[in-house]
Amino acid sequence: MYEIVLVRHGESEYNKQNLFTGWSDPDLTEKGIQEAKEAGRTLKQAGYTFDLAFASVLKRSIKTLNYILEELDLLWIPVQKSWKLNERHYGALQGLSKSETAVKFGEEQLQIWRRSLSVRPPLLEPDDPRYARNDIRYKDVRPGDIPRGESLEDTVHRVGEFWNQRIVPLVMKKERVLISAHGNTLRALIKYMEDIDETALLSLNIPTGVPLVYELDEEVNPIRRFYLGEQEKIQVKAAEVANQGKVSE
Ligand code: DG2
Repeated sequence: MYEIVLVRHGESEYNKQNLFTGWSDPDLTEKGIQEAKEAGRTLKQAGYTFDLAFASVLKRSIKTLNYILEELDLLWIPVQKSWKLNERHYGALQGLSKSETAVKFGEEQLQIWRRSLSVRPPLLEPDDPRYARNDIRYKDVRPGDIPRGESLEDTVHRVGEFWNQRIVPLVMKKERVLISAHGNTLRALIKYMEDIDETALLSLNIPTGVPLVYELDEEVNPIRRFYLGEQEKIQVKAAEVANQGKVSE
């Protein structure tokens, strides 16, 4: 049996302001830093250690990983960063307020944009400054691969490919792997691993800064997943994520 640990970054400035984030690159808030450190301490107390780690190319994921590794005294382990672990691209919604969008378009539409499998957000225009094509960090990415907005299904595709090509071979070599990523990249990975139905996917909300452990069989198929830490507190944090789509927030 194998194990892998996933974590969504700690609270970001956009999370705090309840803005759609996607490929935008806000920093962690002070609360987010504390969440990341707590995730590291929780892993340490539970006896976890890692041989290598992954992050996206967005600073909230990278910094969260560093705070966790610091708590574990593992800042020296190899870290691989990839745009394929970036958050789902939220298209033209990026930077907009989730609650104001709920007022404008209705909570139902907001829920579809946030939680459906196949609906894409409104796409960015090619000349939109938020389009990442001219961002130096994506210079080696084929221009056609840089999204202007993704459905969760699109994200499942890129994350699933990354999982098979980059993660599975390491897990099979018994490397202990930690992945610091994002709410929807982790939802995409869970969808890919477990093929959960759309109803379950709708209510799947990943809290910030909580280690999620996956137990895997000898073929690297999931056996079970569970959060490390105080379960009641974790449920409250997940409910807060769900409520970000409400008008009243
Ligand atoms: C959030 C997730 O991503 O938002 O892109 O706004 O994990 O990078 O903070 P993260 C975003 P929701 O899908 O939960 O609205």
